[in-house]
Amino acid sequence: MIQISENKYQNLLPKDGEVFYLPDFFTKEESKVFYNALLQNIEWQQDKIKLFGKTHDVPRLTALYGNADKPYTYSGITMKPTAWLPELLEIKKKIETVAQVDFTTVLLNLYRTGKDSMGWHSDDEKELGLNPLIVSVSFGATRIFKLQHNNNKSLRHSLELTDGSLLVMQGQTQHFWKHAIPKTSKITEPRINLTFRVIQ
Ligand SMILES: O=C(O)CCC(=O)C(=O)O
Ligand SMILES: [Mn+2]
Repeated sequence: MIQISENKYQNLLPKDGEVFYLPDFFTKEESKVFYNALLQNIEWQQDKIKLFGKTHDVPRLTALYGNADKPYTYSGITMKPTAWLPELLEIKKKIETVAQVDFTTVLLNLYRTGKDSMGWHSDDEKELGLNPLIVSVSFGATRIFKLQHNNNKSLRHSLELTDGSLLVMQGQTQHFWKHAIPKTSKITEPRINLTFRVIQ
C-alpha cells in the first residue's frame, strides 16, 4: 500500500491499525504556494449538521473534489465532487510517489482559527472499502491530532500536524480507532487539511 521506510518512520499505533507521520513532506516554499492557492481557489462551503432536531453549522469549512463518477456519502449527505483543480492534481501526484494508489477523491477542511474543530469519528463510510488507505496533508497552522481506541479509552495518541506534513492511516485503523482535531484557544491562524481517499 504505502512505501515508506519502516526504519525511518514507525507505526504510531500500539495495535489494531497503522498510522505514519512524515513531517516536511512538502518544502516550506511548496507549502506556502499550495496554502495560498487552496485558500483562494477552493469553493469552501459551510456544511450543516442536524443534532437532536436542531440544525447547526459544522465548525469548519469543507469541500469535496475528485472524479465525477464517484459520489461520496458522509454525515448522511451524498456529495458529488467538483472536478480536480491543477493544484490538487499536483499534490495528488506527489503523494502518489509514496502511496501507490490512484486516489479518486479529496475531502478538504478549512479550520479558520483554533475555534474550528473536527469531532471524534472514524472514516468508515462503506464507499471507502474494508481497510481504507487515507493520506492526509496539512498546510498552515499547526493543530493537534488525537487518536483513541474504541475498546480501551486509555489507548490514545496525540501528535502535532505541522505545515507541509503528511499523515497516513491504513490497515484496520478505522475499525478500532477514532480521531479528532480538538478546539484550541492558542491558534488564531487558518489550517487547511486534505484527506485523499479511494472511493470504490
Ligand atoms: O483535519 C484533519 O487533520 C483531520 C480531518 C479528518 O479527519 C477528516 O476529514 O475526516
Ligand atoms: Mn477523518
